[in-house]
Amino acid sequence: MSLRGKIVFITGASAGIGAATALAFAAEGARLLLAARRASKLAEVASRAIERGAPAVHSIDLDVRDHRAVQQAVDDLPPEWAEIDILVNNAGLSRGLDKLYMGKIQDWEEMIDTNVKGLLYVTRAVVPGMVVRGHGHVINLGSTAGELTYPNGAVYCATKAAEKAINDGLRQDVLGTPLRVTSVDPGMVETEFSMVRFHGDSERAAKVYNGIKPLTPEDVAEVIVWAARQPAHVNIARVQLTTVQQANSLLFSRNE
Ligand code: NDP
Ligand code: 8X3
Repeated sequence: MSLRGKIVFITGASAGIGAATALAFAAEGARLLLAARRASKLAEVASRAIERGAPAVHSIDLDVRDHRAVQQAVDDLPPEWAEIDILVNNAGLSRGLDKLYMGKIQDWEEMIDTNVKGLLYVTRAVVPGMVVRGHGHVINLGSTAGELTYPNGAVYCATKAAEKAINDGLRQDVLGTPLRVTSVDPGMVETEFSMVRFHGDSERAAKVYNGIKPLTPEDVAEVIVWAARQPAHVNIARVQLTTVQQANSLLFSRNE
């Protein structure tokens, strides 16, 4: 399916997988609705997207944890941007790596509010229009962490297990419409993810990737675009991808 001129709404487009996904859709000639909290980073991604071939980009300064702001942002879209074809629910983060009984409540709130509630709010605001138009594709970012919980990561893993349930539930709830629902579940990808997890501790963040050639954000973006390009009757339900040095969320083969 050609993506030329399609409207693609990507949350968390200011960095990492979301930014790479914006550029990959730009190369397909899609129009991009980019959302995140850091407006200056979004502006950089927007200008790179235009260079890559996006015919138009509209950026939205948005915190997905604020359900009123999410609904307002969708309601206030200029008419030429209102008919969203593809939603990429990518905004997300991890905070901390602690035993559950020692975890920081604030870290838990941030992960649950962003990865679970934020994903729900954006879905709730965008999907009704897709149902009315009889056209749309929702692509959610899951993780190997949602399939298999790892030590000290219970809450992040729980948010990604919730993503799996929401993804599968939405697919059931739109059955009978032509809407498509896909979960793209990467393993380790080198982005700002670990810096955010460790609250800016770059040394600790770098150690995550010791002896590993992780996935790149571009690897993940390619799979997202591939799912979107399938013929209209084909629904890719779930794709898991990892570096060859990762078998699952617990098992890695690191170079000495
Ligand atoms: P990054 O930290 O590089 O990017 C995260 C993006 O999410 C940023 O653009 C950030 O923008 C945005 N974001 C975070 N919180 C909010 C919020 N409240 N409102 C709006 N936007 C927000 O991480 P990744 O690219 O790695 O992560 C993207 C997704 O992929 C996440 O859902 C993550 O769980 C998932 N994932 C990541 C993996 C990895 O190993 N990196 C593996 C598997 C899945 P800003 O700060 O400007 O708001
Ligand atoms: C991100 C991958 O293994 O760091 O979802 O949790 S992991």
